[in-house]
Amino acid sequence: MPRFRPQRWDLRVYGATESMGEYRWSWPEFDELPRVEVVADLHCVTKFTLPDNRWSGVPAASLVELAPPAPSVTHVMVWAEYGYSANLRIDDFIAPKVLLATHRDGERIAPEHGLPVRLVVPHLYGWKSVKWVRAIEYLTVDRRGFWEERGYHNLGDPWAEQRYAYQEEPGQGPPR
Ligand SMILES: Nc1nc2c(c(=O)[nH]1)N[C@H]1C(S)=C(S)[C@@H](COP(=O)(O)O)O[C@H]1N2
Ligand SMILES: [Mo]
Repeated sequence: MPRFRPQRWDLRVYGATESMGEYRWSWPEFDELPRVEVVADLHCVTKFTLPDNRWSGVPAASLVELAPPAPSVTHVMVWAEYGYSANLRIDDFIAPKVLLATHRDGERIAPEHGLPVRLVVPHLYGWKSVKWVRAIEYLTVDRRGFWEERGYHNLGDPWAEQRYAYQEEPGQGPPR
């Protein structure tokens, strides 16, 4: 479990930004960004559903407004401590309930659940809800993240039961 060291922590947005530069928030800067609340479930692909969490955090869409992507950006890679990652279509990332969450049910996210910041993507399987987030990479070509490289579905819609890569329809995976 990654240890949270506020002095060393930062959140970066890099890759295909509109300005070609990268964006960075220190912990105090990030912790001051305006938050919203979202009530949503979390669906793990193999195990559990955690219903009715009250998440509070920075909308992913707000971050994208603060760090504008180039027009050619189609996907993001969300990076965590220790190299875990998940890829998302940009439209899934900026969907209304997607948060970089700092709180759950009124408390700071617990260390094992992603302290200080985790992604919450209520409309996709849990492995896309990256804990211990440190960076967002803007992509102009889709690329598989940690579990997507290891046989999980590239999109991961739980309502369509998109669990495994072999279920992918043409066009749902990255170009090969
Ligand atoms: N960095 C990181 N994020 C991660 C994971 C992980 O192993 N590392 N596991 C994912 C999976 S498979 C699920 S179901 C959820 C579980 O979130 P929870 O531990 O808060 O219940 O976190 C996701 N985010
Ligand atoms: Mo999971």
